[in-house]
Amino acid sequence: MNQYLSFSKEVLAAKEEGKAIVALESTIISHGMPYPQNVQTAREVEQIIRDHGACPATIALIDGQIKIGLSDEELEMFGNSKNVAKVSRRDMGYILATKQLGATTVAATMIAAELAGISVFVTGGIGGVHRGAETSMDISADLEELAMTDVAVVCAGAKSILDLGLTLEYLETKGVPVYGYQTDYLPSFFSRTSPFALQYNIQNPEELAKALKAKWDLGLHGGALVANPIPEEYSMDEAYINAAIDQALKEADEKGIVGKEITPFLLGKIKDITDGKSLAANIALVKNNARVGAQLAVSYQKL
Ligand code: PSU
Ligand code: MN
Repeated sequence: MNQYLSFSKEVLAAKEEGKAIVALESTIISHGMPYPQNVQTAREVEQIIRDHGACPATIALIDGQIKIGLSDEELEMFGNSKNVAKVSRRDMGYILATKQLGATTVAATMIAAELAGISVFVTGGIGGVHRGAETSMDISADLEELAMTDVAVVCAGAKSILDLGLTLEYLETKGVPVYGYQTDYLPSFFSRTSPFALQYNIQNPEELAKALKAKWDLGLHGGALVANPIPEEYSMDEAYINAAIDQALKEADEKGIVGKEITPFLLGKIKDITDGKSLAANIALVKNNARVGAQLAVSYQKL
């Protein structure tokens, strides 16, 4: 096993029993939600995964190790720390070498999950092609990771801080399947739909698991995206949320925010503009993804 990996007791026991394991990212904890909602949500998400027969493995960089599963104390410490580095593929080596606290993005969590032998990963939303990327070239490393690393990512689509059409084009070029979960259209995080039709509408976790197995059995490396719409009762009015997103984008532009700061900046602004209403939606969709991800991991383990 890789010398940088460190498994929690719970994950180690699950591995020994051959139990399904679901990876969880930590950028959503440190840069996506405020304390204490971040820690409380992370705990509840982990419990949903247990309740559906799988073992949660929250991934973070602590003291020069890639933690695969956090203890309750580690989760509390991590969620309550300022100065946690946002770690994507680019940042992993340096943050491990300098033993800084690091929050893993979708890309870094996929890398860690693959090293740890975990095939299913649950998050809220992925990074993608930003609006205006034709001049800024701001394309999240999450997309390249989906192109090469064998992990299925369950998400609620992507926020329209991104250019959803270009994000789908990029995924198509890279050969990344996007499976709508009981939907014909790409969900847009806060809303159940978007104008972008998907190729596949998959009805249950067993079918999803079989599609993943066939892809990987063929030696077709890379991930897959499972796009699971936010539950109806939590979905936000599209005009309202899009106005908030436009205002946040305008402020980011005026302040000249670029690079890895842009996504956390926009997420924070949207929360402020909506008086925290976006946070409740965010929590609900992550929990919904945890349920589907656990069911998928259990189905995949049986194949
Ligand atoms: N989008 C969200 N919420 C998030 C993120 C994206 O709606 O928390 C986080 C994820 O960790 C994702 C990262 O991997 O931001 C992408 O950052 P960037 O665009 O800098 O690659
Ligand atoms: Mn970026």
